[in-house]
Amino acid sequence: VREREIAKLDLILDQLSTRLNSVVKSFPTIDEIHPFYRILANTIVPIDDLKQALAGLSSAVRISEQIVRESQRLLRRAKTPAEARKLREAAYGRISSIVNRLKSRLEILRKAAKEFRKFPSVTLSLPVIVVAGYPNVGKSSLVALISTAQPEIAEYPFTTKKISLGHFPLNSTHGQIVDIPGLLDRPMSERNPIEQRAIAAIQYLADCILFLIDPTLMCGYELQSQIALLNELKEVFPSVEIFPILNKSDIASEDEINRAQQMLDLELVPIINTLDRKHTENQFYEIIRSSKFVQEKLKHFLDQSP
Ligand SMILES: Nc1nc2c(ncn2[C@@H]2O[C@H](COP(=O)(O)OP(=O)(O)OP(=O)(O)O)[C@@H](O)[C@H]2O)c(=O)[nH]1
Ligand SMILES: [Mg+2]
Repeated sequence: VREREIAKLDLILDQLSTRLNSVVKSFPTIDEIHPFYRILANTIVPIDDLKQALAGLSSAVRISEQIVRESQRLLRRAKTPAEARKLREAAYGRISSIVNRLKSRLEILRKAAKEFRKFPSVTLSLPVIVVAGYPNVGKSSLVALISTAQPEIAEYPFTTKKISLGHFPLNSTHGQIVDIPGLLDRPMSERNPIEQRAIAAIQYLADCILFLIDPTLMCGYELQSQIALLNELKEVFPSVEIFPILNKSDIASEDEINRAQQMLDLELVPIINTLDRKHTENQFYEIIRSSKFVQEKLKHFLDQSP
């Protein structure tokens, strides 16, 4: 009887630690996560809560192990079958109350894992182009036209809520283009979680930014506001290359285009519309070729490849 009760405790400990450890191992080590994913994660679950939840699981395994070892020690000295059974039952009781207390932690981890799975998977050694701008200016349309991504497109603002990533052919390999939610011109401290993720993509992923501007009023926002956002991004990310592009040339009047060019104070602004694939692709690749950081990363990648 003694041997049987000892074995039962080994079994329960084995099952418990296998399951809880596999949950812990399914998460990356929080301190080693790339800052982009850390910020994304933090908009879902505060990083400290995540760390605590994982630490709670590990410590539940440790405590259960202690309970089992201690009970087994007492069990070896049990005089009667009834005493042995009682010791084993007492250990079960203590372990199950520890497991019950993990409920809220497991709930946090379940929710986090579900959302984390939706994060885009970025190859950091290959060039990343981020498409930014006000809502409704045509960012998702451009990303859909250029790449394999299929972001949602609609004629109303704030359609895009999550970051999506597509690939496009680039020399003998591929580049990545990232669609982010539209940004308004407002202080960083006032940005909501959706915008925070968009900013994280710019800050940590972008080798260059294509900044789309709608010179018509179709997007619903003034040109001044759009250009103010462009200037803010330049100020906040001085080391990132930003290429302004005028979109919707199919419906923009000559006046609207001239006005935008004047306000941008640039000699040559690429002008595209996402209905004209050939022209837009040509403009896109011309920009990519002129981007110093994209070309550097591409060269480095190709030099490393066998
Ligand atoms: N006429 C015209 N319409 C365009 C062009 N590009 C995009 N649109 C339209 O503009 C609307 C908004 O396009 P989206 O691609 O969803 O814009 P977005 O910038 O991703 O918008 P958010 O996700 O809300 O930030 C849609 O109705 C598109 O069909 C263009 O070049 N010409
Ligand atoms: Mg969009």
